[in-house]
Amino acid sequence: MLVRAGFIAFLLLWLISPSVAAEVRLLEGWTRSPPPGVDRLAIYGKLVNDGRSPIVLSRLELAGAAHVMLHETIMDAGLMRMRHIDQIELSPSETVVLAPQGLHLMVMGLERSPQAGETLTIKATTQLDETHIFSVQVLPITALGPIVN
Ligand SMILES: [Cu+2]
Repeated sequence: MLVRAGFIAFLLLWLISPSVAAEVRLLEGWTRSPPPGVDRLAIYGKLVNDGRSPIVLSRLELAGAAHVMLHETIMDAGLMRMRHIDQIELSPSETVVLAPQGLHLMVMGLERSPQAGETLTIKATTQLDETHIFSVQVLPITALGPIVN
């Protein structure tokens, strides 16, 4: 209910100030090529809201994959587990770091394994139905972090 009230308030704000553009980007997006037989991978990088309005990412998609969702990594009785998070909300100027053993975008149900050297294109849709494209470098399975030019 709180979420819905916030959403309506935000819509009203948007209607009375149409020049406020929301911009969300994924900087230094990277992932590791999955091992043979594994149809999932985790995407890391920095999610940034460059706009002046809050952004909620309501849908994430990758062609050739069944699902893309936000996961967090938690310790549960000494075991590392992943938990699904419903919504990603970014305040203006906020940066959310996605990193191994932390938050990540989880891609599941890949039709084929992306290979190192490829670039994946994630389509992100906001609560205002705006779409943004996130580029993700596919690195070798042994990679520890992004290649930053
Ligand atoms: Cu995950």
